[in-house]
Amino acid sequence: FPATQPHCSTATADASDAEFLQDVLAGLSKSQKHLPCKYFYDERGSKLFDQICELDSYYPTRTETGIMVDNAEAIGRRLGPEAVLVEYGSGSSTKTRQLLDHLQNPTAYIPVDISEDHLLATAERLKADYPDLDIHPIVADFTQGFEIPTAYRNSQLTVYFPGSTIGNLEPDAAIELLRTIARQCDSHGGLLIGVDLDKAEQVLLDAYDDDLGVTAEFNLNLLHRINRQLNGNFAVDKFRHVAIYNAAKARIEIYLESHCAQTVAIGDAQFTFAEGERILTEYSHKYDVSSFADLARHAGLSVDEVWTDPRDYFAVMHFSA
Ligand code: AVJ
Repeated sequence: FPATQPHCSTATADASDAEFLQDVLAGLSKSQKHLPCKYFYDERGSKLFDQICELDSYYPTRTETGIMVDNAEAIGRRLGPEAVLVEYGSGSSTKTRQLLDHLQNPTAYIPVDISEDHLLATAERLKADYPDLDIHPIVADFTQGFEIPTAYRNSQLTVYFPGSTIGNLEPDAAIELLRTIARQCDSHGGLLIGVDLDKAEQVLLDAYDDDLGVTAEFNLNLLHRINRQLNGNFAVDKFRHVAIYNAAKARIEIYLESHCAQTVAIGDAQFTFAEGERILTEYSHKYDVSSFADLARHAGLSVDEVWTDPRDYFAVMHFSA
């Protein structure tokens, strides 16, 4: 189980290396090869993701932040005083600062993230800037479940799940995770979630295949990580980043495509690639406000309030269990 204390970090690294290897070998053995997108976020991947968020063409971060700024008062009222915030996939906690600044006397912040060093460094900076807030980082893959610290088990929790990270999951898995969240925040707390909305294909493609190649680098970094951490020999320059929009499923799909026929070794295992063969690395599902509310209803969550931007690119939604 993922460690929650920094002094357990060595054990965590070992445990997650074995799991990483297992997931990579299993994913590359399928007829449609795939790699789980959660492995994007090593130290370099987390930094590249922060760079993506700054790109002109990557509208989600800027749009969501705009919604949070424009509706700060209403969102603050909705969460109420003395909030205990649990953030799923907190990354650099940039949007969280905007939220914390508009909450009345928030009690605790529990950021949950898979990227340990990045999480702990972010938590230290937050502690310096919010001395009255109890900050309790948890290193975990939130899809695998984690324990809320005992001090807050009986509090009214608000789960904060920004960034449209929920879009990585296929609808059934999204419902399952939302059900876990519904149990976690029970009848007193709530869920504040960011959801990317379906829109013109070209806007989506520009966001997921930027001209500067940052997204390509982010995607390809997964192969560098496998080389480094799992003793792989991917010739990274023989793969390219591909983003497509699957209209039937309303999702962006991201792949790593092999330039040529080649064989790759990972430890003792070997994988062959045909020319043009793709490894699926990420789905990013797009919703509309009503389709997402329907999905959440299947998880026992009912929508209280919805905030959007003028272009309807993104929604921030509050739900109760
Ligand atoms: C972090 C999952 C929200 O789907 O937009 C950005 C990840 N991948 N560019 C997204 C991502 C490529 C991002 N999420």
